[in-house]
Amino acid sequence: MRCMTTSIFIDDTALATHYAAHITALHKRHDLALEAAGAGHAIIFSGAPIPVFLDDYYYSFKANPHFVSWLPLIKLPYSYLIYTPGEKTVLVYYQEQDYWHSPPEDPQGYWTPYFDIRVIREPGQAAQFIPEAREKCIFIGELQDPSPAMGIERVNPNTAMNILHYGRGVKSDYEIECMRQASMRAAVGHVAAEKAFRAGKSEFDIHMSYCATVGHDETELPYGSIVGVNQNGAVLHYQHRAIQPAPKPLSLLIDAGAQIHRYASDITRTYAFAEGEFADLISAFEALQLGLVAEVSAGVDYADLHLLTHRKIAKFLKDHDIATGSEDALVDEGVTAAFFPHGLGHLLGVQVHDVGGFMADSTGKIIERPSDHATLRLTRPLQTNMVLTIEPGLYIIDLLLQKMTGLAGDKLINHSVVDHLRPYGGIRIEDNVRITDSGCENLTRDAFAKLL
Ligand SMILES: [Mn+2]
Repeated sequence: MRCMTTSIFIDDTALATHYAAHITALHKRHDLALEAAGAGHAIIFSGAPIPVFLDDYYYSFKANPHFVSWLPLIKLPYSYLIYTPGEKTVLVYYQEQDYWHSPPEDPQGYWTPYFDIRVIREPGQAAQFIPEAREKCIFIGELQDPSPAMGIERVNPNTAMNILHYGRGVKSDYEIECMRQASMRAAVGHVAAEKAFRAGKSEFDIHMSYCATVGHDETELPYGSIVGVNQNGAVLHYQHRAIQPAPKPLSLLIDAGAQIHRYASDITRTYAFAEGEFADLISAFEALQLGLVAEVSAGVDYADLHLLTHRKIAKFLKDHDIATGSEDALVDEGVTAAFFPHGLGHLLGVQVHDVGGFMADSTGKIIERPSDHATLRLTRPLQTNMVLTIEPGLYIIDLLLQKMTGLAGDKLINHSVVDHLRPYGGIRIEDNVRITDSGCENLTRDAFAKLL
């Protein structure tokens, strides 16, 4: 019996209605890429599993994002898309015959009519489908060794990749629907995680509740979930999960996503265990975050929005007695950066930190980050149907506060209030938004609202 891996969270009917237009958009983008590269065929390789050193098993397979942005086959190594303008795209589908593993299912689903599907049983059999004039081909994908390139010499040429990466910044309706569903899937998990936290569970058990609810194992999550109780919430990419519950739970910061055909959601919530000061601080910070969400629309410069976030955090620090002085001084003297040391957000798509965030156009021209903002991942002006995160944060990070010692900014920090907040770790609130002409669609808030 074939194992069915389709999840209850995936509504393929909704996706199918948008798929034809998605494929048309991909054709246009690849036509431009091939033209710029002076090539006739794009050969998009799904990828090869990477073996663990000195052993006989593999790291969990992550397919080439360029491959999975064409079709929902995220667990199919040694397969190829062969795109030639004006022709039906060939899908070389590797269905291994292997008694150690369960082979991939037969191709099925809404996407199949758009491809000329050729099933192969051995990776080498793909060669017969690659155009013989290899000099007219470009290869798009990751190569651990040269053999999957089948003699194609032009691998990921910048001329083509710049066009593909710039184009990926604006999503098709199909991709947006995937991400809507991915936000829904994650929201269900966040509700379960909050419940586990309020029941006094450990970081590990909160994580397990999340995974069980969204139906992802560790290898299927779009990124390793960050589950920090108390002071661990101040570690930006906290990577551990304590097995033992905290003796006195105060706060939870959970940054966890989900995926639909690899299209990701990336959501952070912060909770206080009890009513009181920290709960109030979270509410106030949520108002700040929603204020930023209200600022986005097509035409907005995201780097400006990041700088605005620093202004808003300066005011927040003053309002809550965490710092004193003028807002200008708090920004200029690095106080806001000590409490908020990361970027406001990033593009989101088939990769959780999607490509193209710094591109001015499809030629590879880069928009530099504002000086002193090295962690910002998106500088590109916002366009309708971009999907991105808005994730301001505020943390007590001793390493950064210690670096302020002796500087002018240090005198503006109210250290007794900081000492009081330290056990709570920090706050981050992260939504995924789709840019529209006049504002945005908040995929994350819409998902949580459906659960009420
Ligand atoms: Mn994020």
